[in-house]
Amino acid sequence: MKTTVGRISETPPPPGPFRRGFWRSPIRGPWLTSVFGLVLLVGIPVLFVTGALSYAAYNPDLGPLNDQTPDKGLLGFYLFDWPTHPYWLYRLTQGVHVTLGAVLVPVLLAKLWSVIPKLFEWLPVRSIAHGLERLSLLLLVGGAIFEFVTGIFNIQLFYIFPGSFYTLHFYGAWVFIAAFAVHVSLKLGRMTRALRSRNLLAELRTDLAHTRPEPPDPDGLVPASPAAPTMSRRGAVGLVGAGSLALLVVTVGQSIGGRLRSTALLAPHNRNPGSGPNGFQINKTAASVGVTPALVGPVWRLEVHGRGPALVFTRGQLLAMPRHAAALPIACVEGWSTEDQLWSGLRLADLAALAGLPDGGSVLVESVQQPGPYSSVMLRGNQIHDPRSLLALQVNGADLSLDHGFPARIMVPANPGVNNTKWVHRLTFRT
Ligand SMILES: Nc1nc2c(c(=O)[nH]1)N[C@H]1C(S)=C(S)[C@@H](COP(=O)(O)O)O[C@H]1N2
Ligand SMILES: [Mo]
Repeated sequence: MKTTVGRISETPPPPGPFRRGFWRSPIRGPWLTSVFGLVLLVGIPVLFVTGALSYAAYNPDLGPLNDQTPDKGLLGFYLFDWPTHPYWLYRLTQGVHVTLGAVLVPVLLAKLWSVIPKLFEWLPVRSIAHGLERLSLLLLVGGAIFEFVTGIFNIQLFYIFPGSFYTLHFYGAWVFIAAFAVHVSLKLGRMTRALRSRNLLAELRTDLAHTRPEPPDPDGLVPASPAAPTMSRRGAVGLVGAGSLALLVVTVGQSIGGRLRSTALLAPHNRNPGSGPNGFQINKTAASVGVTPALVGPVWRLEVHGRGPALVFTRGQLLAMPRHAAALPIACVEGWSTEDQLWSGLRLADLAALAGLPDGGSVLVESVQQPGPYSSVMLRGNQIHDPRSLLALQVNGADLSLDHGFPARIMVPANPGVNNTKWVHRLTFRT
């Protein structure tokens, strides 16, 4: 038995990437890996927190209607009443989540490149402890790639997921962050030592001609037989930085808006939103979800349920009731948002009072759209009672366009766009 183990560990690696001589980049080494690692160490927790907040913003604990990940179980432990203050909260958290995710792509790729010899360690598994470490790396690398790919596909409206994006991205995030925490706790010491081993400013002044490999390291990142450099460390850091900057420039405009909006070349919702009072981004058009003009024409009524018999209103009757205005943006989970638009309509709080439930704890909102994703939502008490929460009938002084939700839509401060239901025809208030 003993001799067999001895013989296996003496087995020479197969030719190719498992041999140390295969990897020859002279700039690969603990310092460069740690520079990229440090950026991810700051960025990934921000992505995780803003992502977890985005999930909380859906109010998934209000019921299966809002819950994009049924069976989340303990993973929903942190859910809380999503606030309505400040009204731009979701615009900020989700703008940061999506923009930062795009910006970190080059850093992630560079980090993976810098440690690729580790992927081809020989022997692949040397002991139980080593095997566990390898498994955690699999979850780390797999989790990172999975989260970035699903996120980017989603913001590019490229829905090819086997199942709901929310469920996959949410479970993936927890697997990834657990592996990330293990990895950081194992590597933090080595990372700080590696960062101290070279001076960043001196490194940024070192050109190609003076680029030398780092001293040999126990992890084997530094090549055993380095090739002549074709790029300095300055060049590598600069290339990654330029890539991130370029992604920032073509992404961030979709969240910030104003004149920057036209720079958001990668944003699928950047396409000319038209002009006039209704000239701002549309997510799903009425036609694309089967909402026809006939459904929202003269036959349309608003039903309001609560205590006692249902109330039924025509749009004309609603327009004759006391109306209020609020300046609110639409902020989508995909990261794009509009500037503040001036919405006007009926306060949800007033409608709750009409329904005989002035202290209503929740409201079920249903649209004329066929039952399915986004056609209905639950809102909670704090959202109903914010004076800026509206069943909007008009925007920027004009009637809502069909695509923006005519005859009536929900607008609630700090609410994710998807919960601002369009083409509403029934409100059911509950205690
Ligand atoms: N009934 C209904 N309401 C809906 C949607 C939908 O598909 N159906 N899309 C939601 C999403 S995801 C967003 S981001 C906002 C976008 O509003 P807008 O198209 O007016 O910009 O509407 C929300 N309301
Ligand atoms: Mo959305």
